Amino acid sequence: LGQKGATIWFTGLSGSGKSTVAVALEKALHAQGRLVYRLDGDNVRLGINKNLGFSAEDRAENIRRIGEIAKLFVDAGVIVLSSFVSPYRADRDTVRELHVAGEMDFIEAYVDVPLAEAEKRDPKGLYKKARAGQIKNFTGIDDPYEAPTAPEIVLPSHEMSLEDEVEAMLALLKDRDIL
Ligand code: GGZ
Repeated sequence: LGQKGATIWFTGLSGSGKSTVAVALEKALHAQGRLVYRLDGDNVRLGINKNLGFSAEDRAENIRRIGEIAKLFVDAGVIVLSSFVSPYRADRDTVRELHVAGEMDFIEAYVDVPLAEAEKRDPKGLYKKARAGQIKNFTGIDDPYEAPTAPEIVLPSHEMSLEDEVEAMLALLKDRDIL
């Protein structure tokens, strides 16, 4: 095969559309015959990271472990699509540095929607619970989200079609010689 792996790191608020674009991009990459693996809360927070919560320390450890897992996949020639809120700049930068040190591609994709938009969507009713005080330390409500300062790409999912988001990602990956 000899295909090059890479980590595509989607970051953004809960409900911003990280997983939606990751799923659509995975489909497009599969259609090109690429090996892809998605990392998200469902296969990481319920498994290897089930001992972690949402304190700043636990989020940092969550992201650190995901970064190390991503590197293992990249080493195997897989394109990793990682979808985590990853609200702290320092945690994301640490993962980036790990990849750079290993001469691996790291693409930070900021799924950028206003909080009001994410809250309006509220697909799991979590914002409502956070507003009611039933969930503490909820990102955007009573916990910070530090927007990326130099992401490789910004995807404003509230004013861009899913198709265009996927096209933009594919163009970027081509530009970086990952595709
Ligand atoms: C943010 C929370 C929280 C708190 C539960 N803050 O929309 P979702 O449901 O599926 O995405 C959110 C997910 C966040 O987990 P991550 O592993 O991505 O977070 S981090 O990168 O910060 O470690 C949300 C749900 O879990 N969720 N409690 N307090 N999101």
